[in-house]
Amino acid sequence: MKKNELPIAIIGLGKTGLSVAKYLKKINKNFVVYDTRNNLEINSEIKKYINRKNIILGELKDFFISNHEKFIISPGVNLRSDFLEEIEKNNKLLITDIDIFNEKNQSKTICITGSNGKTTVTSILEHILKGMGKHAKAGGNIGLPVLELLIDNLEYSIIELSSFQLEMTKNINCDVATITNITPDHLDRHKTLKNYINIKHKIFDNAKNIIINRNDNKIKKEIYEYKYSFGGDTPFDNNSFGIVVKNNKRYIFHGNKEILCEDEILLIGIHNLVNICNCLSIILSLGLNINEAKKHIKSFKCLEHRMEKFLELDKISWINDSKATNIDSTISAIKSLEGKIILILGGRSKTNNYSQLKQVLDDKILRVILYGECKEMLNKELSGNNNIDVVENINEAVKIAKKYTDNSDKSCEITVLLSPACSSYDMFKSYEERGINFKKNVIESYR
Ligand code: UMA
Ligand code: ADP
Repeated sequence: MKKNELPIAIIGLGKTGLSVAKYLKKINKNFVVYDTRNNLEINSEIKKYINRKNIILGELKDFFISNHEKFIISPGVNLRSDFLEEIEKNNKLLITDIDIFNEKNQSKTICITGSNGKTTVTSILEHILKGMGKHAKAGGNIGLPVLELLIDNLEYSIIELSSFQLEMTKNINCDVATITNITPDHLDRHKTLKNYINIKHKIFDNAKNIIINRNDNKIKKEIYEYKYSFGGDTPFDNNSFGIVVKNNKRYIFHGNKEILCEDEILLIGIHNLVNICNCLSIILSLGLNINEAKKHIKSFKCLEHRMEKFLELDKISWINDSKATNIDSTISAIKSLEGKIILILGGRSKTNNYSQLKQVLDDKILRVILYGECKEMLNKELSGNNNIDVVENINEAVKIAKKYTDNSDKSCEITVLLSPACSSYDMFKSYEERGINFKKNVIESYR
């Protein structure tokens, strides 16, 4: 058998693996799919595209590399280092679905990465472009695998990229690339912060236009040539967007021109104003009209589980920010709110250093309620000036928060904020399940 006749290996049979299988089937290529889960259910969607005999379940065996010349890996798979070495030693090709997309794509492409705000920026941008009548679609880490964007007549592909996706991708050519911000995350996989930062910057390597977050010192401004920038500070020229405070209100400015007041948008938080500045920089770099984009920004509603105010009663608000799975997103949430806060934190910790979070727990925090796997560690890390309650689970956290709000004298606004700073995997399948559980408990507590 000739080398190029060996079947292609697809590694991982989740959303990405299935989209790659669909694509390879369409172009008549032979492939074998590997998944380390022994108990993977081969559902009807999988059966439609993959012959059962071409699915190999269970731990990858040593001979698996020699059976293929080309490997297409899913983002969630962290391939063993000896396999990676063997692939490299034998000059075999290891690529991702992004590489295939990159080769075939005809649309204008906007790539978005960062530690926090990727999905928000991707969604706002999709909303603006669609509102402007463009044939635009978002994909990538946001949920729709990028190969599903290879459809006819798509004018704009908006691609959210995680560090997992960027790590193994060889080429990312795009019209515009942005990094929302960089704070330590996913270090269990990427090992060092330096490595994580380098992986994020791959998005800039072949981008026609680079959008820079001026305020983030982990973004390598000195290395990349860029024209457009955004930040939470005052913009300085006609290629920059930022925030100006006038009469106690925040305004988005383009150079010295006022664009929007914070009261005109439906999102909560300074970080969301910064996200909008990022989107406007992208719109400008695409040569599109800022004033037209502005109309659509005003109608963008908050995404579920991200600073989602789902209940507002007399001076008491409840916010579901379950997607805040790291410290930086929780800090942004706290900084976004006026009035007093009852903060619910907990879950599975990704770090043991909570000093930055502790610094923002000032006297606007009425109480901190800790739950979940890392509650005792958090209790030790955060103890000091804070009024802390330690409970078992979200249900108890809601009960105790409700008791405080019922007993409050209503002299000031109180927000109960679930912004856990931890992943949900100790008690839930996902941050979505955690957020839904939280909202359900809150609503039931008022019955
Ligand atoms: N698998 C193995 N061996 C492993 C690990 C996984 O065989 O060592 C298998 C799993 O058993 C499973 C398949 O690989 O069958 C899953 O593949 P995957 O984890 O790459 O997940 P997909 O379903 O392909 O979804 C991926 C992204 N998932 C991850 O990066 C973990 C999705 O992002 C993304 O929406 C989707 O591709 C489409 O592009 C999710 C995510 O959690 C939302 N992302 C992380 C985040 O946002 O923090 C990075
Ligand atoms: P990602 O896709 O990068 O995980 P999301 O848009 O889903 O980002 O938001 C994740 C969390 O981060 C939410 O809690 C959200 O409120 C918060 N967040 C959104 N944008 C920013 C930002 N620019 N800086 C800090 N936190 C942010």
